[in-house]
Amino acid sequence: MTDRGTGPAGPRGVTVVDVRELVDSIALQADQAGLRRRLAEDGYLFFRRLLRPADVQAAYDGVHAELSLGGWTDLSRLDGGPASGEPGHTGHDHGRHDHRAWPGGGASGRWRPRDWAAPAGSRRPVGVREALADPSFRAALASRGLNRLAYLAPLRDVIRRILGTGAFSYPVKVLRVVYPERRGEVTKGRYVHRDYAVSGVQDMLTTWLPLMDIPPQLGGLAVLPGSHLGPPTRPRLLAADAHGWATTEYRPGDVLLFHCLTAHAALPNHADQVRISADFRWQAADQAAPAELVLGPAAVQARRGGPVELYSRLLGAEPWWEPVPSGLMLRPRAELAGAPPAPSRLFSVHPGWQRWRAPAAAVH
Ligand SMILES: O=C(O)CCC(=O)C(=O)O
Repeated sequence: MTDRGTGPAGPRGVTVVDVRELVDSIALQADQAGLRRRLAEDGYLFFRRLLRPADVQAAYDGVHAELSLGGWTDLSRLDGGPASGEPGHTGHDHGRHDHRAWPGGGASGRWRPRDWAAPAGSRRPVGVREALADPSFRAALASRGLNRLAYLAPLRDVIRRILGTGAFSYPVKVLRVVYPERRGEVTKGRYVHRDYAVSGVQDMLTTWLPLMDIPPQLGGLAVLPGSHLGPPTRPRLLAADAHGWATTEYRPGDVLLFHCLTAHAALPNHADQVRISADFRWQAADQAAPAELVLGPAAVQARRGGPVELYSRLLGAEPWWEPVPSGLMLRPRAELAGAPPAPSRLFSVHPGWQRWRAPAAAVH
């Protein structure tokens, strides 16, 4: 991984030798035709500071408070991290954007976390299922600050300009708490994959939000621009010699949005902090939605009557909460994701997708 592919990577950060900077589409925020055109061309849209960093920090604080109770992060090390002048301190100003802190750049190649970055605690779950088995992780996932992010107007407005006025986010949100990578502990997000298998809904969009400063060596997300126009490929680890990938030094408030046919992968976490990010998925109101992503684990009982949207009991009274559109068609996720993608409303889908077979296990 290099800063805009201009030099060799340092040993701690080697991931992808040739990587580009994401194109910032913040100037297109209110331009419906521009947003759709660029998404159709590149398969992704990146918005620098679409949300107020204070809103994201509130989400981070709520998540971090729950996680530290469960031993996911180590609060005691927050005050004990390297101070100015000590080994590990690179002298960066709070929040300053300094590409020399990227792997392979600067004298030390090390990155100095913000004061509120989270040192890794004693727990080290790698898989989503393992994480969800932990009550403190579930509490973090249900926290108000985190859920509220998906209902903030700047984000919803952009999505609705692209997908139409009734577009909505699935009540099932994804929280990622990614530990520094050890041999044999590769998270699924590190595999190059496309999110179509998540829902089986054509033109579903994913938005990936850093909840803290996430430079590439902390394992930020990378996308392969233009890959949505190609055929499906098998999930594989992102190779060091892969070409054409793009990422950035993420900051709270940034949003990376990509199409469900766009190849993407997380970079490995080579820092000594956990990486905390969230992803929300969106679809148009006039397409059938996967029941499990709307009703959560209740989806099975729901077929017997009495469906309740996930989190509606907990968050339904919040002023920002919006239920999924009334009359939404629900189908089992396996049924939707088992069929090849329908024609896209945004671009011509590669004929290779007609041979699509849903993977045996979810990769995302
Ligand atoms: O954040 C990650 O580790 C992976 C995210 C991802 O693959 C996704 O949002 O689809």
